[in-house]
Amino acid sequence: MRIHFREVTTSLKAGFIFLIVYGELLFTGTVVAQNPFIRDQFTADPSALVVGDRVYVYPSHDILATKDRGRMGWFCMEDYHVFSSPNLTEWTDHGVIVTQNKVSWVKPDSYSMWAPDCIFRNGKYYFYFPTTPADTLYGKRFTVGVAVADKPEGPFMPQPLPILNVRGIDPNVFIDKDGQAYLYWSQGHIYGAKLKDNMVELASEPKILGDLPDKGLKEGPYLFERNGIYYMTYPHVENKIERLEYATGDNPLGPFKIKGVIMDESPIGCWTNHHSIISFKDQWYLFYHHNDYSPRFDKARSVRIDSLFFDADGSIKKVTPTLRGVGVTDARQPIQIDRYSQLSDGASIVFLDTANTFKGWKTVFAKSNAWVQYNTVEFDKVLPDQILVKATSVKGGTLLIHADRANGPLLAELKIAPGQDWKITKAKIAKLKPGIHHLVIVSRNNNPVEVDWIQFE
Ligand code: FUB
Repeated sequence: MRIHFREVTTSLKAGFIFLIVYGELLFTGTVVAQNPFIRDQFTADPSALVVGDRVYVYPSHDILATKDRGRMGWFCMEDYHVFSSPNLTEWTDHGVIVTQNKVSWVKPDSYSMWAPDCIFRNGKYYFYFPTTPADTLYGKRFTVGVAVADKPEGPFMPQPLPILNVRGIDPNVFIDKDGQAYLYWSQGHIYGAKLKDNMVELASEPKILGDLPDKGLKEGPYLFERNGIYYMTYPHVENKIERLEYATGDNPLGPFKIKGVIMDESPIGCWTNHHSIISFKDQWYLFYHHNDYSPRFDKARSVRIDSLFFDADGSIKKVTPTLRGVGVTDARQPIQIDRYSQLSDGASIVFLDTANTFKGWKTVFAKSNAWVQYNTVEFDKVLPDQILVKATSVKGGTLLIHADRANGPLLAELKIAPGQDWKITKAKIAKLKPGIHHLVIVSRNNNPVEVDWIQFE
């Protein structure tokens, strides 16, 4: 079922809610997300844009090819959605903004709406997208088009023609402090050129940014500036699959000096990674993708966020990907402890339903003292007095809930009755101070327990 996340802020505490949107009755699960943060569809190549006190994310939209749609075993992408959030945990899906069959110059049914970008200038939002043109005048393969809107969520009006003189994928746009805009893209090399003020035409000849690694595919350029340093960041195949790297310079078009790795290769072999980097409310964030909902097929990806930090000399500290992601989790929401901060031996994470991975994951405690830590849970002043757990345990198991650390205060002991079915078990909780706490969930005996979520009320 399609999940709409509109206008739910006041109902968020309910966790699971029904709401009426545009006259339709729709079911939505909890809208609070860790990694991946879009949980009802495949998304990739997240380009994040700060607009006032919200973050908008313009990702690609992976769908699965069939024999009548796209090319089996390859990327299949026909449209783009935009999502936004006030806090990087509650996400609104604003729906489709551009679709292949509604852009006049696009080859119909090319299913090649690859990594986009969006930027604000002079009261308009410019959305750049690479895809295959119908007319070979623009080349046989990828070129880049633009759609323009008055608001970040659209409606976006596609320009009648793609940008002349751009052949390639993965557009990225940057506006420097002096107002000059630049377009970057990739095709074997990474290219850059100045954009005219109208944002839809090049103002200079494309230049190959030649100071980047010369061996191994580079794509997905993303340029940003911080303290006078221009960071050219890009996925690069140094070994077998992509990792995120960066170079720095004094000018948006270089020269650049290769600096290092932002994120290592996927541990399970997702071949691509594609990212963007923003500063939001005094914290830097890395948006990237992984194949969380499709571990066996890496052309069906999901977008993630983790915090990013700099050293004093401006170097980027390598980011370790997490499932916990970013942001604060409300104690009164179902807390998906499978998006853990730390996990011990004897605890593992598996899909709830391998036939529909969008149902999410469960945590399996296989033996005594197996534990999972979930960080940054907010308890408001009106403290909850009980904990609920959705769990199952064939032989009947016991879970201990500690605050802050494994030997921290014991909040509750939950006895899961023996049985095959999922059930909600409740227990009283000990007093704790309002504010932010980490939670550690520990299995007390060797009877395996599976947990879907925990929640305080
Ligand atoms: O999403 C399709 C392509 O995969 C992107 O354009 C590349 O950057 C890679 O992520």
